[in-house]
Amino acid sequence: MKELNKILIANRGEIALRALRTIQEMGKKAIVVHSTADQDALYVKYADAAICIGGPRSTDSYLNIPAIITACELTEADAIFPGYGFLSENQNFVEICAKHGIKFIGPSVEAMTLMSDKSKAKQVMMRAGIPVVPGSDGAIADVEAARKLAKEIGYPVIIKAAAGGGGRGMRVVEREEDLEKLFWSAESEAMSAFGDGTMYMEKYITNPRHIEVQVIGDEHGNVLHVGERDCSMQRRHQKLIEESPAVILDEETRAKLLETAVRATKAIGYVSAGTFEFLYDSKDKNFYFIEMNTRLQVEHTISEMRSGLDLIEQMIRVAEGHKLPSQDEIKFSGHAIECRITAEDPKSFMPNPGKITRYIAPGGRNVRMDSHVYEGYSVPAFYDSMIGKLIVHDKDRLRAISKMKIALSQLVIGGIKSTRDFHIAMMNNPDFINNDYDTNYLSKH
Ligand code: MV4
Repeated sequence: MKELNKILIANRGEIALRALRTIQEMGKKAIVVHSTADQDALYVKYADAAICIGGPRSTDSYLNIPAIITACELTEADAIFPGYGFLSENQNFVEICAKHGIKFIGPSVEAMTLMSDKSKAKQVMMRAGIPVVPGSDGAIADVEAARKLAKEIGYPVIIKAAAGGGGRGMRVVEREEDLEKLFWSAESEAMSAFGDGTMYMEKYITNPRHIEVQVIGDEHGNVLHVGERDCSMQRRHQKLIEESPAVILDEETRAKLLETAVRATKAIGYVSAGTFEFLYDSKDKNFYFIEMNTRLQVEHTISEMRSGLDLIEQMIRVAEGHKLPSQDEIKFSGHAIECRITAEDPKSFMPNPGKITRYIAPGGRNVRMDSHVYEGYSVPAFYDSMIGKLIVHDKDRLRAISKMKIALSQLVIGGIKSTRDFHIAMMNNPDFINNDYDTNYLSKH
């Protein structure tokens, strides 16, 4: 058991501010590092110490490992909270932290490495009795092996990069004639994006829901699930709206899904917060593991609202060697929805950074605006375009949608375009209200 008194946040934006609040609420010191472009950020103002580590480009600052380690040593920080993106899933960084006696608040490098290879992760899960999409057992050797396997499992199939992410290095193949061409293009895309052309294959699930389960494990072998999330409303692999629970699941399927995720977490001895992603086929009520994210995700907030847990607090406590609360202590209630607000055109989703000339955040009971912006703040063009997350919690889904509509109508963002109006349209969209959507909804509408 080692108490962590000073925690350095190796991130920016809303998650840096979100983490800072929990760290300070726990009575600890929050140290932040920032780029020159983020000099005026709120987390810099609120931090117990702030160190400028480089220029605006991420490679010069938020990905600059020597500068971040130096900042830890200068401030005598004893741990790093990585957030999402940037260095949160960088195995090299985790090892460097360990060498410098800095606690990385996240999983072991072994778990991170295993899950970063999606074809290996799938193999391990299959061996542990977790349902996976029918397909190759591990990587496929060449296009000939791919052709043979596709014939066996039947078209359509999907070819995926083992190192993949964000939909890159992925191709759906409808017919055998297209296989060779699509295999090579997926492989070369994977090669240039990840420097790794390892491919695997799966049966293509036509209109799946993307349902994921939040888990957290401690160093004593305890594992908790923190419920599931439906993240099917997305565009080009960017999630836009998330909700919990996934009301498409019946009670029996939900119980099986949550139990499966806990079993999967235990099978790999996973410590810290993580997320198991599943595809859910509503036609036959089957779910299939596809990959695991070894970080805290953007949408962790809806799980917090429904469980009452602070997931960052739990991650820090786990890193200190504490035991998690037991599963029966976690009481889930109501329905939570998150809308991701980005500095983008609400119709074309083209990025639109710049100065926010007017800003009014909504509020009220069970309305949560997780944002680092304020009136007069300039959204830098160097980073992702998310400027905040609006989260509501209410008794049931329809009440949560009504609450979200009111909250969105009271959100004012002036000076730049934002996706606020997209979300207002979605909250009034009959298909969304009737829960009649899947991962392909926005590519068709
Ligand atoms: C699939 C699939 C259908 N069948 N796998 C997209 C990103 C990557 N994480 C996995 N993805 C998919 N894998 C099989 N076997 C459909 C998708 C998919 C998708 C998945 C989750 C959320 C949004 C998506 C959008 C398009 C395709």
